[in-house]
Amino acid sequence: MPTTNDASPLPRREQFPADFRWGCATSAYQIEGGVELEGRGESIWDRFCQMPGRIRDGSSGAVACDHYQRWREDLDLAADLGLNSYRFSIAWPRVFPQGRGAVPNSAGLDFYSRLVDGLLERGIEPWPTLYHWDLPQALQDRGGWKHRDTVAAFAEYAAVLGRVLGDRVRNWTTHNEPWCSAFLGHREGVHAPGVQGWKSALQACHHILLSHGKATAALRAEVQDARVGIALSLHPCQPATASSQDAQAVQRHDGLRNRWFLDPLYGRGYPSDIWPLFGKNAPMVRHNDLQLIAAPIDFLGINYYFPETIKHVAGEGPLSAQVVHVEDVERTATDWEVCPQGMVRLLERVHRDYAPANIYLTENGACYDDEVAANGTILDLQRRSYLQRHVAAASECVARGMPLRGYFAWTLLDNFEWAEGYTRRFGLTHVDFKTQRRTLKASGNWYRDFLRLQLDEQ
Ligand code: IFM
Repeated sequence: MPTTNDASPLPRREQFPADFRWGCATSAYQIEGGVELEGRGESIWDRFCQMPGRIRDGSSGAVACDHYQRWREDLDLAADLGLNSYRFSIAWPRVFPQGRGAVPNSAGLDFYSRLVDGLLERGIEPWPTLYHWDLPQALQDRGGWKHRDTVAAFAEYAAVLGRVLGDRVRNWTTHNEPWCSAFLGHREGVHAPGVQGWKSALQACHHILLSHGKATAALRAEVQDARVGIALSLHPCQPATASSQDAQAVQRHDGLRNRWFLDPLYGRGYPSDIWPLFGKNAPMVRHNDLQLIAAPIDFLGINYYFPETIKHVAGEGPLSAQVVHVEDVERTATDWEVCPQGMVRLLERVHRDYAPANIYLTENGACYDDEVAANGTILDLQRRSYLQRHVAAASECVARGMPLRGYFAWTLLDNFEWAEGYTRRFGLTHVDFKTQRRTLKASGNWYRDFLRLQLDEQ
């Protein structure tokens, strides 16, 4: 595997505007633990983790980073890094243990209220996400995202949060990576709820997008100056060869991976070149749905990890396209291609084709097999280099006039990496899951120096 290119120039904070948002992102089920504390209801991930063979190491998020009890220490870490923003998600089953109801669980709401206060006390802007994959199991029992009622339940949940936190929270993200909720959860079945099928996935996807539109309206009704957005996992796609067949395969793959979300969000409906390929599996879309999905947003969140190389394979699913494993490129421990320029290409394309007023990189990060040295330090030089090169790529986006307003590193803490359990570490902070001890890694130290020292120098 090629080594990291450490010769590239390091980014400097003054290459970014003074009001640029610098953060880390986390999610509730991946860090909180405390799944039975203070009235939290069961989520689809609690249930999924109990199914034999679903999680690589047989683990669950039941304890995770115990953030539910150690949140003060974790916010101190965030403050010590010099973050001015922190992206976290709210666990729906803490707010409505049964998914919906006349009265929310006040203990669950209090936790997020304290978290928001704790952030503000430390001078950090709170950036909550309403849904990062932990649907209340009670709603799943009634059909989950495949069932249209879940859309209304999500809007009710959004309204409650707006009412309770809206006096202190301005920036709201409705969903994180709806592609994963829909397609990993309902087509491949490798994420909760573990359903497999195109019809289920496409219907769930439509309801998730619709719930974004309805939640956007609900938040605006509750929070006067709300800025609302959604975080999409987007991938720049390139053909495996110069053949016209591969070029067309890229079009189709991109049609589902990226345009299936961007087009309806930006008022163009579902891509008309892709829709017919799904035949009878196409989702049921009611009159007015597309208008609701296209409710104007204040920002687009982009989670960028890697580009995808595509080749035409006749009959390979409805898209006749396959992702190719390119040899001789740098990769992380999850085998994801490392390509900072892919980030620039992706933002350039989104800027050109959809013109969002504000873009935030709401996630970007890398998994490596960290080693703890005898003296307790973690010299994660590959992650540090990854971070440096992607922050440099972000500075290129800014320099080229793209409306990039913030960068959130994934992630503050090593955590529960879904189907991979605790076998994959993405954190800037190492977590010893036996003792819950947190240790800043070399990558975290660099981010801290970049954010703090360079600011002090200005
Ligand atoms: O851990 C996940 C996160 O929950 C969503 N985006 C990608 C990360 C790394 O896989």
